[in-house]
Amino acid sequence: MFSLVFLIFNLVASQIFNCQNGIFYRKEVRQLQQDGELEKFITAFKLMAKDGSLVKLINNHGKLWSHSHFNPRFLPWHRLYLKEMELELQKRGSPYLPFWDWSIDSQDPLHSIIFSSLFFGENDNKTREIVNGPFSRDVYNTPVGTINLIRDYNITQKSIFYHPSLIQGYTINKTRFSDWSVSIEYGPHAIVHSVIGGATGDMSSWIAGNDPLFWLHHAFIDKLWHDYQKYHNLYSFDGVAYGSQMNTDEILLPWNITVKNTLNNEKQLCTLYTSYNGNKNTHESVNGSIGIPVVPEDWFSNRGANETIVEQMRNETNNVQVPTQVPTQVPTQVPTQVPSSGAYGGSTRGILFSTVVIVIANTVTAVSGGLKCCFKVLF
Ligand SMILES: [Cu+2]
Repeated sequence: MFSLVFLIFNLVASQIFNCQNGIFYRKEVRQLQQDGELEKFITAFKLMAKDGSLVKLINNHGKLWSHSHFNPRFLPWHRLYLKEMELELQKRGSPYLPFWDWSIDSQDPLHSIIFSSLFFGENDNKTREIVNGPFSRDVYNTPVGTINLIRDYNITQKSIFYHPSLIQGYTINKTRFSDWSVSIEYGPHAIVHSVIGGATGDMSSWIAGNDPLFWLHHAFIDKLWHDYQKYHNLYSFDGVAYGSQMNTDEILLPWNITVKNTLNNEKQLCTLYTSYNGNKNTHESVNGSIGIPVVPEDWFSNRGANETIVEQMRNETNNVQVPTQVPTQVPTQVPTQVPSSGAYGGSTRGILFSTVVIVIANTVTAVSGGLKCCFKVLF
């Protein structure tokens, strides 16, 4: 009996937890176009919008907003959220969730190829709906909120994002997790939502997940965290800079997974990111210098941030300085060979099944007094 259970356990656990079927390499969305995989992602995303699975995810983001923003859970929570999305996309034929390296487009993002009919579409100045490309109003109905996808570009603020050198400056200088997390969440993360969403667009509201760019944006934020962890060899987690005392036992809802099970993207989530040295096909800089983005304060106050958070955000975003010495590239140690597809298996049913098997296997193992070595409980 024991050997049978252990055998089943090994089969299932190895598939889900030990990444024996491979590591997934998330690619930059411009690489997908070259590999013919962009179409698969778009098809899978639209299927999710139709069949209700996207709504479920969007609702969780809304319901758990204060659990997952303006506190140290921000990065680990979104890491799991992206994984859940990716598993759904994979069930529908997309090999992985792509990311959007908006830092390449940072100095003039709204003229990026990303906002062209080849990728995520241009919008109508008046109605703010997307008018061409695969998410145009003729072919994409949003599952929540307005029927059509709305991007309300906020052109009253300087429409720029954070240049790679500013992000590298954070990565090099902020050696404590929560210091870095605050900087990223309040600055580079918020500005992308705010510029694309403006006053009334999806990216500025709780239904941000209607816009595929929400997912690609957050995947890039996760990549930045992944690179940061590698750069400092720092797989830690603390709440100090947020004024909290959270530690790695913090539980992430709705999954009931602790933070410590999210810290190593590669080993625990079987996820890596490709490096993308894209042709800087938009303007590297405007007027020859690097612009400092201005995140509007009401983006925070309109989202339930209290005065302490707004104050902290003000300090963060008002004190951004272009490094006098532009730091060298952050090493990412990402393999140059990229498999065209991965094989991270695991449906919800599979995960449930494996959990049951793990419980049985744990019991048997505990009774038989050994063999606790070989698995990590992730889900
Ligand atoms: Cu979010």
